[in-house]
Amino acid sequence: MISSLQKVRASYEPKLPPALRKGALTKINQGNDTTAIADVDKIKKLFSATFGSPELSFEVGTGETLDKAINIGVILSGGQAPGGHNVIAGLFDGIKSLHKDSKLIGFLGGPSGLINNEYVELTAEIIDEYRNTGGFDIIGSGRTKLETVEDFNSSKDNCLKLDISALVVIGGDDSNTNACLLAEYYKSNDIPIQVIGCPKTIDGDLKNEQIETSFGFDTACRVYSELIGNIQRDAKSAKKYWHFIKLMGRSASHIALECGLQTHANITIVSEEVETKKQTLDEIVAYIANIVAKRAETAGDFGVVLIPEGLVEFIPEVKALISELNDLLAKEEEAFKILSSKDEKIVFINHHLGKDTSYTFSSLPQLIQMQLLNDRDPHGNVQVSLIETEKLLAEMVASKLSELKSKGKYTGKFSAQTHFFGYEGRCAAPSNFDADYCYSLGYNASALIASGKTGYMSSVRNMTQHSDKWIAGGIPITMMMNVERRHGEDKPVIQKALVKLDDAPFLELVKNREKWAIETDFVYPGPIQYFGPSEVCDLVTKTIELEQA
Ligand code: FBP
Repeated sequence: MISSLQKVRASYEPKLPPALRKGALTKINQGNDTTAIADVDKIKKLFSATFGSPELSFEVGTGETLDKAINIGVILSGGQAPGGHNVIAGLFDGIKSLHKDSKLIGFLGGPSGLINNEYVELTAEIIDEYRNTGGFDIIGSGRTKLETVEDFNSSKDNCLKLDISALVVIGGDDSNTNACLLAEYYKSNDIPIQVIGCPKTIDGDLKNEQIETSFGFDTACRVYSELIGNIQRDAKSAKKYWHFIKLMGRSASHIALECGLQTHANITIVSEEVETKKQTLDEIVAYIANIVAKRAETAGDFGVVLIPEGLVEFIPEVKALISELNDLLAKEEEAFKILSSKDEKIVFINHHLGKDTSYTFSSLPQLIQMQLLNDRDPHGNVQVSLIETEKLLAEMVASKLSELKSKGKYTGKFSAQTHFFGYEGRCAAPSNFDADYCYSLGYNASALIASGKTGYMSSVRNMTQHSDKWIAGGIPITMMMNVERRHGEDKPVIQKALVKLDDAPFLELVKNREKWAIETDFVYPGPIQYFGPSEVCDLVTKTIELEQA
């Protein structure tokens, strides 16, 4: 059964850039040849067939169609992000505009569906059911990596069996890196399958001069900001709790920063600043405790602290500890596995760690010690979403305040509530921004397919302007690449966009943070508006607005 909102929302017609309004067969403008963001010689060598392609922009075509129908494959890769269904709907409408008999094949459960040949044909009836809805459930997603020659060959065999001439990979930086490797493999081996990427992730860290934002960031931040606003109002009403809220974003702090800017929370921690200033855990705790103490004398015993999910990996001493633990747990896996009690595990770890890292480990509450020892993800990384940094900070701030109290420097009463917002926002019904952006990205992917190009990412720019000014085109993925050390090896990867401390969004926080800390200047953004006046429905994030101001 579908909700009333879903029923009405299904008829929303997403906006398109002018270039795509007469169909996906467009006039193509080729820009200059491109290069890589860094390590040019290495990237050129690794991607000899696809490197250096020109940037593309599209202009409206004549509404003509192709002579022959095409079959296109699509996969969703990685964490869910609002708008994924609209990318697929846009792609479907785009390929149908190229030829009415074109077919869209959805591979199930992410890249593994492509490798194992598990798929469904996406018909008009299926697509209509998912227009403007959240989630990735139309075909499911997964985190399997497409990176070995065996994977590339089974993908090729499966595509050729289905007569697929192009694959669209909807994913984040790692998935698009793999899409680029796949494009290179196909092109250099004369395999007639194009590969096109679409920029997805709520984390907002797949962006650069050519890709203004990743889809899903807008909606997810609006959901979290609504919840933060509600909590702020509760805090201001009851005046008895400090709320410590951890926000998703595996590495970069874009989500925490955007939510801080939307809600004027009292404290927003930005991991990238912590790392640059080499702040210790104690310094972060002291910073929060001082604000709590100051507010106790002015506003009262309440407030809100926003904490980015990836924080622990940016605090120098904890980063060193995590890196040593990663190596230790990999090396001593067998010996560690047989230990059953918490105490045995802690003694074992302390015995094997170096002096400094053992000191850091011992200074952490037992709950966090155990979470740091949890299973690693498939890439050997700590799963930061499972580390309760919000509890760690709340606990440490409480001890710091007791210390201040004993010295007569704190007179308030501290009581904390902790929260983690992440999964609440990843499958929300897309905001108008994401509904439009995603549909345009998908439709535009079909224009890239029609252009015959491969190894390109779908790009729709000028998104802070009226849709009449949106620019559709394509960016060679190699342009975003550099070489990074991953698991002891040099690998070509799309450079992750972290928060830049000299960019407008962070500077806006710096300009206001003292005021927001002490005064209660909360903003309550309320829920996403899907119908109504444009000033509440057609919004863009503070991040993109400030970046493009
Ligand atoms: P992507 O980078 O794949 O878009 O995923 C982002 C994310 O939502 C992170 O914010 C979070 O740390 C992670 O996925 C959680 O992963 P999982 O869904 O596997 O728990």
